[in-house]
Amino acid sequence: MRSKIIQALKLTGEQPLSGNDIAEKLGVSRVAVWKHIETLRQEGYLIEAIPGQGYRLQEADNILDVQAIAASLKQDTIFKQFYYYPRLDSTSTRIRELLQEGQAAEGTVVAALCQSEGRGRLGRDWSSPAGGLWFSFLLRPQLPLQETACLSLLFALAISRTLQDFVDKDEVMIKWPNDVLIKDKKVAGILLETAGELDRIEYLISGIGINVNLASDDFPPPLQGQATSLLENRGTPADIQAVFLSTLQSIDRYYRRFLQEGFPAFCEEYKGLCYHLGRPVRIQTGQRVIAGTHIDIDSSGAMRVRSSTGIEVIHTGDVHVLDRGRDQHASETTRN
Ligand code: BT5
Repeated sequence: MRSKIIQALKLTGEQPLSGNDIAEKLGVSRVAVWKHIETLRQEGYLIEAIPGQGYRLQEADNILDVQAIAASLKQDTIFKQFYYYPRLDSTSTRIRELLQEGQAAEGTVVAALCQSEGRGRLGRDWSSPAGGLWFSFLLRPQLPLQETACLSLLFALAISRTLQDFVDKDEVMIKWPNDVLIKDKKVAGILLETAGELDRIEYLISGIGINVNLASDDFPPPLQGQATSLLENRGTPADIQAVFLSTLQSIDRYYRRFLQEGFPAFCEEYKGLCYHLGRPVRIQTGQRVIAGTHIDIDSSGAMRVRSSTGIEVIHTGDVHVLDRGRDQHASETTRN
């Protein structure tokens, strides 16, 4: 019933919908509507009551209808079960909780309108106000731990392909390992968390953040100038439901093929979108700093750099691109 109320309010958009109309539409009493609205508010939906007119849902255009998404996906998709929350600490944390409660099978997807403690890699913060696409999903690939690292590159590729349908295709690039950029600024990030043994992981939680309809002042000041969104690049809002559906479809396609063929099948495609291939870079890897030219991504997803002392193969590190002033200190990336 509550999701029906949300859908009814989403449909009317800016126009308030009276309690009577909702009650009539859904075949329940006005009191029942009022009680459900109170519960929805407690869950975190911002529903205004406009005296004499009715209810209006804030951020209506950025609220996902995950049931409609589930219905639009193919029967044999990897994504099986959807949870949606208006407000969460982190969608990846929520998946862990669902796992502990025995309620998360492979293919569980958790999405939220906003997150209060969205996180990036190495404990970094991920800014997640309403207007972005914030979701996590659970997979159980039967792979050794070291072979899962390239999944973050794979998902970056899948997301880049999706975003190319929403903005100028040539502006979408990937900064190793998994930052998706538009016009040199970060539009999406991926967090991979694994549990299990070295020779076989037990599960993997992938958290995806895509800045869809965020204006530049929605980002905290330190990120302004480094982060971007689809809105900023299109000049008009993007349909977040469509971005979500096509992102899931793309991840589904890439992941299935990865299970059959491994990362080597995607290496050339990844290199084609890589932001710094052939460019001078400086990489902080552990205690070492390596400077040189980025010459290749190998079939395991590692970066190969020609430095003054020879060829270095880098599996983890922070990449700084050296030939663009703006980028030298911005958007560090770490592979972990
Ligand atoms: C990432 O980390 O890029 C992974 C981000 C994953 C976020 C998703 S949202 C759904 C799921 N639930 C979570 O709690 N997390 C995942 P990393 O490469 O470490 O980048 C983090 C850095 O990106 C920060 O230190 C900032 O500099 C920058 N940043 C933070 N928020 C940003 C945003 N919204 N857009 C662009 N850059 C951002």
